[in-house]
Amino acid sequence: MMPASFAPLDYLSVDSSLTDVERDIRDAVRVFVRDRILPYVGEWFEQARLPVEIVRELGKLGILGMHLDGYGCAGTSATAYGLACLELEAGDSGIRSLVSVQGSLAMFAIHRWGSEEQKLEWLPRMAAGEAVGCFGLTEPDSGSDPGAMRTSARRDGPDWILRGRKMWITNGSIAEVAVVWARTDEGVRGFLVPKGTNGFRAQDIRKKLSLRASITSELILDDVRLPASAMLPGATSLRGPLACLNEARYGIVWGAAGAARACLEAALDYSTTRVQFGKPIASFQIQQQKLAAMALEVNRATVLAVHLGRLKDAGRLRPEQVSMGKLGNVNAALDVARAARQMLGANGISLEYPVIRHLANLESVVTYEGTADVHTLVIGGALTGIDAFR
Ligand code: TGC
Ligand code: FAD
Repeated sequence: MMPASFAPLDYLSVDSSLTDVERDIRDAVRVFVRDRILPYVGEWFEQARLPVEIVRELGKLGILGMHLDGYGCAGTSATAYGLACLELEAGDSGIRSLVSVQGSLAMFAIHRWGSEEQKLEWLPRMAAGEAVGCFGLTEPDSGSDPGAMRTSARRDGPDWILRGRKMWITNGSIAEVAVVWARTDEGVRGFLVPKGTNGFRAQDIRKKLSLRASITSELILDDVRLPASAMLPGATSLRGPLACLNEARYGIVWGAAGAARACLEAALDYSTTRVQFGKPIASFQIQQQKLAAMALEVNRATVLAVHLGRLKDAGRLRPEQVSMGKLGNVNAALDVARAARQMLGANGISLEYPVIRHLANLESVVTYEGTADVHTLVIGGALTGIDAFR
């Protein structure tokens, strides 16, 4: 039987493959983005700020760490979490980033590698949006190669002393707790550094022209003394932080599809109403070709995200598959955003429309959580068995 109606933004009827619960969660996040993000985000982006109250609202919505079990987290499926990421990033990549860093990096690190005391202390407050977390892996001299990190932790009696710098850290200056990765005599270990600890400060990075509705900071650790209980007991090597990255990259697979959908929607709206040479520009073949190519990318990205979501829910998703999703969907979103920007003519560079904001944001998304080159080499390594990083 033919479906009752045809939805241009869901060309392949991906909706029909979702469960009722998944659709309900998706719809709730979509409404939140429509009411609480879209009317304001252009201004936040222009002013390079993020109202911190939004974190509590996201907590109330139940999406902070929603895919984790217990400790105040909702315990939803990975697919439902992905749908939330898609809707958030259709609003703005910065909002999805906030949620990714909170749930998939900071909370996930504590949930996966933390002690029972650490989980009880932080996770319920983080799920409620009462405490923000950040995740410090990148440093001024080590980005793609986190194994070269210099930040160190040494034992001093029962305590640890941390020294070093972390760079480009999302949520850094608003975080109540920073998950900081450091080299020790026993390998790379993770530490929970509460805001206000002596010797620890966060300084915002200014002059960003991308992800402006998101806080990005440098973390400075000058001989920060921490008790033994601050160390995450379960993470004993670089595998600790890298396992967290899979989670956040998975969210980006979905989020990128959302940014792309928002750009397609803007291009469809604009091209069917903008009249040149006596006709809506959508009536010219060259513009229809662009719209068709954009719709193809948006739908392909969404189908890929749903497929990876189902694999993750079945416990079968592999890191190299996440790499393919992140690489493919972010590149697709960039292509869609660039085409949409041109279709909007001069309005394509104005923050009155969402497209240039998405395009600028995606330049961060293609770099963080593993650059396009890094994911290309992960895929190449999986195909050939040859490591081309060194
Ligand atoms: P390599 O020798 O390959 O691995 C070291 C150990 O880690 C294990 N491993 C992984 N485990 C789980 N998931 C993964 N994806 C893993 N990748 C590697 C590996 O099995 C090994 O374990 P073990 O037990 O044998 O020791 O490490 P390498 O130094 O050669 O590096 C590999 C490479 C380049 C892929 C990795 O370093 C990498 O992914 N680099 C990119 C760094 C990156 O993505 N940083 C992101 C920082 S966080 C961020 O950007 C947040 S943005 C905000 C937002 O998300 O919105
Ligand atoms: P580099 O690693 O110096 O790379 C420079 C160029 O060299 C890139 O094109 C790269 O692809 C290429 N390259 C590097 N190695 C190779 C190789 N082996 N082969 C071929 N090409 C190579 N980090 C965190 O830890 N936490 C956060 O919350 C966080 N948030 C971020 C928010 C924003 C807005 C941004 C922009 C970044 C954020 N990052 C965060 C940092 C991000 O993860 C890094 O920027 C990223 O991993 C790349 O590192 P880099 O910038 O040092 O680039």
